[in-house]
Amino acid sequence: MKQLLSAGLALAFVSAPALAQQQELPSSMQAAQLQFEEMDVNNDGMLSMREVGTDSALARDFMTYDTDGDGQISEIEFDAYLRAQEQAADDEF
Ligand SMILES: [Ca+2]
Ligand SMILES: [Ca+2]
Repeated sequence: MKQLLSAGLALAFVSAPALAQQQELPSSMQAAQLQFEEMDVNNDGMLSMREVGTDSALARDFMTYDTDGDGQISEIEFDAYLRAQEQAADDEF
């Protein structure tokens, strides 16, 4: 009986944050994708150093975020950059 109760509690604990994340993800992902598409001038799904030229923070840390070193920022790498930016903004407060 005690085992069943703790299993139920564990389930409630796990599913609540998962649900909250599912509700928040689409809008933030959409915003990131819009931003990416806006910067991807030639629409090849990658951001070149030239394309990120307008975004000084990404341009400055281009090499850092180009984790696979192909000289372009993929959508995944851009997402990592956005997360780092959010983290940096959080740290300021
Ligand atoms: Ca491009
Ligand atoms: Ca890359």
